[in-house]
Amino acid sequence: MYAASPKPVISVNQPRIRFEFYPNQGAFDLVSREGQNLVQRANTAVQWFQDGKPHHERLINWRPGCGIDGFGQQSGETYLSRTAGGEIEATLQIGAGDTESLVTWRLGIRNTGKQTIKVDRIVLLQAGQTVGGILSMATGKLVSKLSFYTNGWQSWSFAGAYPADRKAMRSKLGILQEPMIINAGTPQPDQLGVFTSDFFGVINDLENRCGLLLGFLSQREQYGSLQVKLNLDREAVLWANGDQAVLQPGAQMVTDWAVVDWVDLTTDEPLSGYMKRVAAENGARVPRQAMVGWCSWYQFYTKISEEIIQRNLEAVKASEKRLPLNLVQIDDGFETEVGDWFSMKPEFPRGVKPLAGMIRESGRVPGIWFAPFIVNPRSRLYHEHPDWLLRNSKGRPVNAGFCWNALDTGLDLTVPAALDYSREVIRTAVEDWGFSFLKLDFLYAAALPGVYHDPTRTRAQVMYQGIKALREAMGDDTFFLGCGMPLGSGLGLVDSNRIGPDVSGDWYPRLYGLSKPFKNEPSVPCARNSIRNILTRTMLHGIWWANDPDCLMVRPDTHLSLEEVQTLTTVIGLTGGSLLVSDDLPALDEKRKRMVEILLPVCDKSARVIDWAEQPTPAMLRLDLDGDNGPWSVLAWINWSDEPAKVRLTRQQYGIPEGDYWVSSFWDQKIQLRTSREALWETIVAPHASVVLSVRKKKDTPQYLASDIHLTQGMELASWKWDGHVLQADFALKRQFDGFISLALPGVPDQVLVNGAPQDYEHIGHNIFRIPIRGDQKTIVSIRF
Ligand code: 9PG
Repeated sequence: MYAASPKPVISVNQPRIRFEFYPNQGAFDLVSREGQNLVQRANTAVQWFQDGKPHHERLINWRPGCGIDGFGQQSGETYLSRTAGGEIEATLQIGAGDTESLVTWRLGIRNTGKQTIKVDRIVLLQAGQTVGGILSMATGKLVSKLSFYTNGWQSWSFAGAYPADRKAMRSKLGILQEPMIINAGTPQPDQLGVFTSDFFGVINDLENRCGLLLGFLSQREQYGSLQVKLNLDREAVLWANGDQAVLQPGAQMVTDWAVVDWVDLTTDEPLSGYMKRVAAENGARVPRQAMVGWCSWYQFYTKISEEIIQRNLEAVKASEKRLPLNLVQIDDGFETEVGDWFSMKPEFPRGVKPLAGMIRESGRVPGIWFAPFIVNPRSRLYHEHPDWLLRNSKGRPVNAGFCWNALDTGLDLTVPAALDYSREVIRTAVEDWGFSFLKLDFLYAAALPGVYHDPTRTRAQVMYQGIKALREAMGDDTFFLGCGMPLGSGLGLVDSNRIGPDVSGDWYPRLYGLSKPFKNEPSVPCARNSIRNILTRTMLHGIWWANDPDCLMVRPDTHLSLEEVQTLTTVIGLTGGSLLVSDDLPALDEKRKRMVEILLPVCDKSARVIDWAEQPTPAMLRLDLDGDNGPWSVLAWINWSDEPAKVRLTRQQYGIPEGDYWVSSFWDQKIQLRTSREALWETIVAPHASVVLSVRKKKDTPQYLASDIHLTQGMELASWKWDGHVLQADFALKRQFDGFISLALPGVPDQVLVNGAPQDYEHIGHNIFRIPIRGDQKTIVSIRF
């Protein structure tokens, strides 16, 4: 199809990837360090409507030049091209990537015709057999096992890796659910091996342990989409959704930077180069400390009252020594209808302001929930401000999905009064009512396809401007938790973001009392869906924002088994992010409360999810920690199956170096010494249960092995001194604690003192000793031989 070109213009030559551009053909290759074509003869294109007629044109015959205001020369080389009919002049800018393996480029288009056009898609990469190329991931070897990591549009959308021979999951709930979780510009393929993604996606070659990330650095201009065919077609298309935004003659539209990153799956954090680049591009806000608190939703749902919040605040205060929570967050249920934020239910006769005061006076952060961009048709707002609602081409309010027993709709934020109203809600909550933590939810509702009052804006631009307005209204010091948030729109503006579907008291989705028909629903609230995304989006934590994994529920009267609650606890506890408990605290028994305590203080370092690229339900976590008695690793394994699983966890699976190790299992408090020839652990794991191991290389001196005080079995240990005769171990936790510690000792001690007083202990193995300890903030254990 192409005449052989004598020489490409090598525009970007990174150590691990080259972008080779052939201006005349308008084609580029992405070439690996080994000289392999990762993507061959990719091209760019524009799709638009003129007089209602669709146009699609590949951009060819590029020559040096720039037709876009704002494309500074320092951002990279630029080239100009023009569509055949002269309607559009396009500028391609190829940026210098600043990591070894990353290349960026973007397109700008200008309407150089006499008529208005509507932008459908700006295609940044289109490659495949149809254009003469193949996607070949290998470093020279044949590709045999691919997977595709897809990232869903917003907080609740599925993220995770599909093996290439599978079909993507799809909701069966249609218009009840899809407007919420699917970007209207991203197709939902129904064929084996065909996948789509939002913002970015990764094609993984699991055999050769490498991958190719394709995506964007931001979503401020358009919601970018990716489609790949990993069946025989081997296609990839990366485009920016123009949303039919109007481009007047003379007007320009630019895309966010597109990016390709060569991913090395043998490294610990293969996606971190891209994640950090995105964070820098967007000025990401990462709070210094994760939020730890209480939230009303998963216990009371909308049936809250001033009294319920107050009772729980009292319980938070009463248990503050053992269970220090610094946030109390009121969720949905105080307002008469979603949309009418200044109108309170009778259960809040004085409104929510007095509660904010009480929470603040107790020394905690008062938090509250709003869904400022979605509108319930039963609200007064819906009837009083019909002009604020986003409408479709038939003039009817758009469908924002089914919630609160209604098909809801969204605001048109390009109507200045509608945006002002959202601003006023937020300003009032912060300045007049005194809340300093806002959970702002259902935000996607302002980015639905519709006929916007300002037709020149893309949905991403409308949304970004909306979220920015909310941030400005709340000020810099308010903690902003985004939820139902198209991911890119929150970058640089939120402090924390929900990264998965809601949890619930069921493992599998349950709707109208039914589980079976909904088992594969990807985003319906349930523990399985919530936990899955916590794991598949762990890599965002601490780089894009603080991840919000959603709440922990530990009470015994949900439909979750004890093992399922342990899995939720494990995953929330090991992946960093915030910790919000959502149980009725006054009713919680000590045993269950302890399941929250063992996560405190929270470990803000997040575990690595080892098998994120292999399957939609990753099962393996590894968290490396360091302390006064040396480094240790916390490993976890989750049984996603509905049957008990016989597992054999090995050093190799987790990348633990050769050696003999002390291994302690947290949930059943067992300790074993494993030699380098043995598996680390062999056991039978109940359905949906998890194994949590602390793994320490065996030494010849006394050693800290285990505890039931903290999930990490080690964060409680503050210092460790051994002089050959006396061992002194200090424990410090910023809370009251009690439990058992287990140590490997050279022999039977002469004396064990805890805070200076003699203490009985147990000899539980050949040289393992178990000592009960308790303390308020601090405890000193000294052992004499
Ligand atoms: C309050 C809740 C909680 C929760 C949020 C969000 O698909 N749905 O019908 C649906 C309903 C509720 C929902 C998500 C989806 O939950 O994630 O934490 O704040 O709103 O209404």
